Amino acid sequence: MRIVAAGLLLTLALPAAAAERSRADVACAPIPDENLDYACTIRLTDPAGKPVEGADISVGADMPSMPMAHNVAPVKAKASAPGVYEARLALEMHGVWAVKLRLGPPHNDLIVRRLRFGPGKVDATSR
Ligand SMILES: [Cu+2]
Repeated sequence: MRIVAAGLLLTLALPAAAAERSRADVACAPIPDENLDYACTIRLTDPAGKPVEGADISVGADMPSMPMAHNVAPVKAKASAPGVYEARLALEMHGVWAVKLRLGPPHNDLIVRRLRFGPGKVDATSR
């Protein structure tokens, strides 16, 4: 009886929703001669690692260090290959931005990635 109860607890503890989440890799690069415009490529995969096609993704950005200071309008990402989406971000200054991917139905998710947008390069950052 005790063993059955422990098994049940373990099942309940597993985050079912998280296991279904798509994974997004985001890479951005400066667009030459376009000052604060960046080209971002999003690779969306399901939990099994398969490309997710036909996703509705809008890409926005704000600066965690400057809440409410910026208002970058979200743009729709366009598919360029199976599971690959492209979006152009027009930022307002260099620095660390939280890139926010809003996935529409059926995925319904918000994926946030922090990137440091500099002149000439973009780096991943944890802060
Ligand atoms: Cu700022």
